[in-house]
Amino acid sequence: MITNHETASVAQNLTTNPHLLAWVKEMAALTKPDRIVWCDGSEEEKERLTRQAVEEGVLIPLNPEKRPGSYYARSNPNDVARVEHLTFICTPTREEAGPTNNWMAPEEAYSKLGKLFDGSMRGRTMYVVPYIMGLPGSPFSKVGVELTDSIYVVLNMRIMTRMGKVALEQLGDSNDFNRGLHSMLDLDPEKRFICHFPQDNTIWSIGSNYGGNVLLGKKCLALRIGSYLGRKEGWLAEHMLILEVENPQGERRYVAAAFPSACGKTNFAMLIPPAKFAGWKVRTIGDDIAWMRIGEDGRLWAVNPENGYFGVAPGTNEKSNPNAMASLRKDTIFTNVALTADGDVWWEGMTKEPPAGLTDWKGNPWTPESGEKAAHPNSRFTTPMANNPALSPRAYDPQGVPISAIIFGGRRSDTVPLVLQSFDWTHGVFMGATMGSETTAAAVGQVGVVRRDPMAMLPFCGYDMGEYFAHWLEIGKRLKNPPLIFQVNWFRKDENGDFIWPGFGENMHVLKWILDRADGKASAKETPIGYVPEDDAIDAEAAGITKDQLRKAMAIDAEEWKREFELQEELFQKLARTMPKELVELREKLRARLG
Ligand code: GTP
Ligand code: SPV
Ligand code: MN
Repeated sequence: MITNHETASVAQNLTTNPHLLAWVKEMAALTKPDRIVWCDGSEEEKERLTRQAVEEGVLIPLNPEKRPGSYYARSNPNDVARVEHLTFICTPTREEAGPTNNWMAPEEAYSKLGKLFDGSMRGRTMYVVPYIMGLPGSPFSKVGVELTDSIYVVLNMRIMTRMGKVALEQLGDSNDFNRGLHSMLDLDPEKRFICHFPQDNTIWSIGSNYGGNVLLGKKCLALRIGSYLGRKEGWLAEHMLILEVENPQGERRYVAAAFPSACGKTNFAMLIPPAKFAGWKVRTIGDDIAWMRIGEDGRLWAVNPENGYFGVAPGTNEKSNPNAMASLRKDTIFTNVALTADGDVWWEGMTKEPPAGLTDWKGNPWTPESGEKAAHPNSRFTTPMANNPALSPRAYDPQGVPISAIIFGGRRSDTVPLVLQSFDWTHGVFMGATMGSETTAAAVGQVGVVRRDPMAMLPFCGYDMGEYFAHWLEIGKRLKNPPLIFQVNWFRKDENGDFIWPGFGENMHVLKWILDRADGKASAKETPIGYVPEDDAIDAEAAGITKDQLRKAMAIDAEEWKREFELQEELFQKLARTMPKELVELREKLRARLG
């Protein structure tokens, strides 16, 4: 057993960083763990902690013949998604956080959470988890250290980030690291808070043990703190997948796309081109987060700061996403899915017929008559990106990849057409800024209601949203060779409530048009609100739908769009103080064009 005062000597094998040692000591004095364990990221450590997690009942081993190296975890049923209403940006002033974020004064947050953290790790182990968001050795990477009393968090962070010694080596003696403190406490939602202190590069998370609330490198550092640092340092931290497309001539292009949570990023990033696209290849760079900078060549360059995927399980199957299914064959942690009788996993949409003898995500026997889902709608897999058969080697390039096109996409049953190209960068920023999307199970709250989710960043922007749009406009001015910007919608429905567009692999039709536009190879039709493909640019038959269905998917209805512009009013009102005047003026111009 290692007592608090021995912290420094134990860490000595791994680091002598005085800032880190002092901070760990201070946090240990607050949370009062029985033990402190410094994580080195080794295989030996993984085996030891996994064995321990199994002994503690945190992880259930899956059938090693079916899912080698894979484990199953159930969260507390009150703790199944991100909690936006309990997530705070703690800037010195409320204005800095902006009207779309919950705000708490830093002193108040430190004091309130400090009381909860006081002794919260008594009887527990504090794990010191050093990690890198980004590539080891890259000047664009950020080091974080998460102190947590959750072995589940440690094992997930090990998959999602570059964790352990590698991070301490990158940090050296520097004081420039994100300070993350996490305790499960007693998983009481009344004592659950996710607080960000951008000025201190600090995150305090308490009372949860689920995904984006607690894997602090992901939404908290890479997006909320990241976006704040991005503005300060002149780059962008975005809720975007990054993919690579190779044409039959072997030319490669890169695309970044922002869709809100559970709106198709992982699926799009792992797309397999259908038969019509013989010779085309799509490869994944990242599935959730992009950090983008202006390169010396005046183009926008993107890296995926993550090392794994924390993906939505339901709906994933051999037809919709074979690359994800292949990624999940080994070394994966599954959370809140259903268990089969032979020690494997299952979720809604994996197979048509559920297997007999399922146990649901709450641990109860399940049959189709149970009247509930077997897997939670936000059940997830955590899997190393190296498992992805379609991973691009460029995912390991510390310089990142040059972006030819940016896509914004929401989940919209109506109004928004299959694809729309912006007139220019400012209009593209407007498209992203005004994007609406139906809410999903990825966050606690009502599902299926349209809300404005600017650039899919509503829950993730660490400062005022109007300032964020201004930052985007500023980046655009500095790009000599900016990517083209598009809007897509895979989710439009017909009169019967069925999706019109087949989606998934067939999204390649849209992706190809987008890249042809970027390469100057395709013409387009101008509408009052953007450019759309020429009549036969997208092959309905090859996509498996009728020409009439395709027309419906692509339709722009002036009445629906007038309503859409009305719906944007709330956002413009809310952000009136800082909304860039370019966007206000453009809105009026577009409205006038609609008549
Ligand atoms: P986060 O991890 O929460 O950020 O989600 P994500 O944006 O990566 O979403 P993901 O790819 O996991 O998809 C979420 C859900 O949307 C899954 O149930 C998918 O099956 C479904 N989905 C993804 N792409 C499509 C599509 O093109 N069409 C339709 N109809 N559904 C899709
Ligand atoms: C999202 O909600 O956008 C996710 C899952 O990617 S979580 O990490 O829980 O935020
Ligand atoms: Mn996400």
